Amino acid sequence: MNLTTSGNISLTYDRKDLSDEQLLLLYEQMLIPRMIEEKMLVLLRQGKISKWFSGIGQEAVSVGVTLTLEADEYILPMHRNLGVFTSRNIPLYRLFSQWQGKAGGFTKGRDRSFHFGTNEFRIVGMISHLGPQMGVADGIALAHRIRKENKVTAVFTGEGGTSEGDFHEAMNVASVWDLPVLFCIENNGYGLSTPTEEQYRCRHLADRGAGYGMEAYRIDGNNILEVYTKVSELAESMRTAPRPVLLEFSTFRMRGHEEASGTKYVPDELMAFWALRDPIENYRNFLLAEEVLSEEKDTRMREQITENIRDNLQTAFDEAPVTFNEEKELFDVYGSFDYKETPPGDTRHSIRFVDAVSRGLGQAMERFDDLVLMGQDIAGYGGVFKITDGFVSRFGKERVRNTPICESAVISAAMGLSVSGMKAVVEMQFADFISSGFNPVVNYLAKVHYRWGQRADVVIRMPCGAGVGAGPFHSQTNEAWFTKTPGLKVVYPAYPYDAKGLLATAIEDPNPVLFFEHKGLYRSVYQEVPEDYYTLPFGKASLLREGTDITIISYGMGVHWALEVLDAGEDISADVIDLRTLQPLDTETIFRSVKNTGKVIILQEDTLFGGIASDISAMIMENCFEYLDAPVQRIGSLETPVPFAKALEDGFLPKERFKSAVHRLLMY
Ligand SMILES: Cc1ncc(C[n+]2csc(CCOP(=O)(O)OP(=O)(O)O)c2C)c(N)n1
Repeated sequence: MNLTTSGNISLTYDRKDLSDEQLLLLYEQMLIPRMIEEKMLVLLRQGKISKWFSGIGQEAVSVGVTLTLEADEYILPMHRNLGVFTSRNIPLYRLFSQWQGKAGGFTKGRDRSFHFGTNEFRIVGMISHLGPQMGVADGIALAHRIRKENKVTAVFTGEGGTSEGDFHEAMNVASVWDLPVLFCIENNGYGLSTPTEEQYRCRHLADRGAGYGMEAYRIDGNNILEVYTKVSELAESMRTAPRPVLLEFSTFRMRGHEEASGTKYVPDELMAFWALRDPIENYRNFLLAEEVLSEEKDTRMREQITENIRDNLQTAFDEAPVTFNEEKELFDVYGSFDYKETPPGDTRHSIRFVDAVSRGLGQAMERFDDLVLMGQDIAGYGGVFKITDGFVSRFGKERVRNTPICESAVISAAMGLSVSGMKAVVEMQFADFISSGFNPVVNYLAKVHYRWGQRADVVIRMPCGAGVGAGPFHSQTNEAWFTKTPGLKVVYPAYPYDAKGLLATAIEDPNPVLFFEHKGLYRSVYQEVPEDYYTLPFGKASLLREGTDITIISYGMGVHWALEVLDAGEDISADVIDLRTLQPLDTETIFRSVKNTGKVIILQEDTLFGGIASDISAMIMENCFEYLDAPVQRIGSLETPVPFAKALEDGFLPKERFKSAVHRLLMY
């Protein structure tokens, strides 16, 4: 059976107790996106606008869902949901400017069509990757739950997007945490050219709800009254009895995937079937029959909409195109952060690295009521490294949350908390597992401030590093995956004192921070660490030793290896720089030292190629070439995965190679 032609060809309407005004509002709100798109088709043919993703035929879903929600409840629409934006009464010229890449839109020309959010209108637009926004919706709903606000969050996906892992992860998290999220699947028959039978094999997507222990319903997505009344009823009940609900709206995509891409692959009879089920035409006939609408009223309404579209289009066309300003572009990559030093107190205790992280985290939890910790086994169990041991009794289960094993949804949920003005620290059980949440980190968190000025106030804690006999998947130091991506900050302390102070700053900073903690240092390094809360600035390396012959630059475990070599009774006069943060990077300290010594070696634990050492080396060449007495040396691990057996791991790691390289450099 072809699912897209199942169901009744004719639409039957039940107005229930809706007033004439309500019925007309639903009609008008569906007409607006339809008429905008009809106008856009003309403009496209005239070459005045670029392509977009048409929602013609699907208006009842966007409009019906949006009008059931309260104005301060968040909606996370997809690329085909113009009706969401118009039903939230966003001034049309702003939408038109957005599509034309103008400053009057929402992204200063930096992102296209519907890829934007606006807290003013409680809309969080998609990123192209489709799935992550479902986890973001979880985070927004979680914020409502924690703050005891009776609010619902609605998130959209196409049926194609339900094949992504993000959909399953987000549904599962919402279910386990009883989050009031309306998961709205618009089943419109095709994902680009892929029909539903090549997308999934369950009978109905709503059937999947049972698999997550979630209530689920199928709704005729072309019947505005069915959408509106059913979703109203559900939203009302979810506000007082928070829980997720899965909705499958059956509808149809009447135009190509993107405008002008055509629908050749869609059988004619399918098009004909759904043309007869047009959500606006059928509803119009119903309203005429009910005498709620007259031909004159309809004409007047359309004239007003036409005029409104024309005026707003003119405003957008009149707006000057954006211009490039390098400084401005770079400035907006990060949210502004006014670092305020909280000096360390005098009382200090000799504690381990692991204790410093734990105490720093605990003090941040005391300081920021809206800080939430999430991670696998971090609650009662205290995390695999016991960093959050005892936190549940201090801060409660709401703020110290065990998560299912789903890094992508949890990082996306942290993004959602941030949209709601909260802070999140997510613990990766091992830094290696960030690969399962890579997409939201590099595509959502990293880019969201540049795109539409939204903070991603998230710290991801990354227990990392080798030398612990843990093999290829529990030993990586993968900072280079992130130093490459504009929008992220990367912190990598080597000492307990730095770990505590830098963690505090990471949590204060509203930007996304990857915070690396070397597992090998957790219980092996002690230091006198201030008892009270204090912060340390990002972008300031520490000069651990001063010397005249060479500069040694490192971070994390590498710093300890370098000092071991120097302390092995050898007479080497070296500047030793511990970078502490990799993004931002303290190039000033690096260049000053290199200019003094004329010889430099950069030691990283990561495999060599494409690591931060390569960039530092290039920067030194570019900025200190005349001062160099020898080629810049880079030392890193062997270009293999991290091996398990001790002899292999010792050979993989760069410690021994570093020792001989230092001697070679000294003699150069
Ligand atoms: C991760 C990812 N893979 C592929 C694409 C390319 N792509 C964009 S939209 C789309 C089809 C989406 O189908 P569906 O979710 O059903 O939504 P619809 O377009 O039908 O509304 C595809 C394949 C993408 N944007 N992101």
